[in-house]
Amino acid sequence: MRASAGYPIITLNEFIINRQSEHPEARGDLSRLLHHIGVAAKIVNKKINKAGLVDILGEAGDVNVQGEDVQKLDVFANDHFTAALQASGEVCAIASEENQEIITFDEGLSRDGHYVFCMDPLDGSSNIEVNVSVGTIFSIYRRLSPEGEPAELSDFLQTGEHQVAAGYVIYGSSTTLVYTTGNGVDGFTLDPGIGEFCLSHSGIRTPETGRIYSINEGNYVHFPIGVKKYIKYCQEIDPNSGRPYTSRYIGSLVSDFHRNLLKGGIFIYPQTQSAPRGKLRLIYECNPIAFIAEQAGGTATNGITRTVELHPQGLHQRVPFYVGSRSMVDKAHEFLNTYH
Ligand code: P6P
Repeated sequence: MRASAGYPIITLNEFIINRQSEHPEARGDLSRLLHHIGVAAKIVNKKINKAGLVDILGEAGDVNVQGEDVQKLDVFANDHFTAALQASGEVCAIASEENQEIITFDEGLSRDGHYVFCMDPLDGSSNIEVNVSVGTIFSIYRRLSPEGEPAELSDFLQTGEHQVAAGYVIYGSSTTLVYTTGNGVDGFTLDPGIGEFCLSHSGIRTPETGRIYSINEGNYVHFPIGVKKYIKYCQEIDPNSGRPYTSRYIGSLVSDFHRNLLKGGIFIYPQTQSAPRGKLRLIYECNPIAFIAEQAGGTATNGITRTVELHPQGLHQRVPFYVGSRSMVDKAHEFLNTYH
């Protein structure tokens, strides 16, 4: 097949198989799990693409014209990722933004699963009604508790350094799955024509610096003084470019992070008076994004400590989040350290 015919297309499954063949000792269980994540992402993507037809589909809780119960899309995403993880047979327990407590194999997960799975099944779901991109974020750890026994909370309170894989799916103008297993970061864009995630961003490296800062400046009055000073720094004329930085804020973590990952930039969700620990969740938002950022050459902290070194105290714990190009996060730290 001529290369110019758009080949070789490398599908997600082919990429997973190729990567696994580089590690003959691998049992293939993580590969199987990643495959099922891809399947769930396709199912959620299909549903989200119909979300704009709300008059036909009905609001969550309604019965639509087909007589079907309309689900909230984040519940739909949670259910389908859970079903995919059950089908994989590789996961013994799940922590989800949608569930107050962990779910274990008494709800269909595998007693012999080697992994525990953390997810925000549909982050930013309130943006769907205004057609803003949203995402799924996930993080995978090896279980610590004895195999065959119910998973324990401690399985989920590992530091982010112990993640075996992490990723996100961004349901936007195109649907892209980005993940790492600790060997760099790769992105796959869904080709609806063939129903496959195809390698589109191989070996993502985030620029060491950038000109984009992402923060909800509506909270300015509630920010720590160091954050206020950093924002003013971003708005001054940069001697290297002769102009200020650019402010870009979508209000959807995966969208803001994905843009900055590719173009360079910093995303900040600091503590505020109304959110003294920040807003974003450590286990299923900040840690997976931090793992990806660091694997791509960037950095992620709570303003003081690497995010992945923070010891989780609870499933839904919130932390301040500074993530992106290394030199930009370092500069923000300078202002945080200088102004208290
Ligand atoms: P704010 C979406 O609700 C979310 O959890 C993240 O995706 C996003 O980065 C953040 O909240 C936006 O929060 O307070 O700026 O609207």
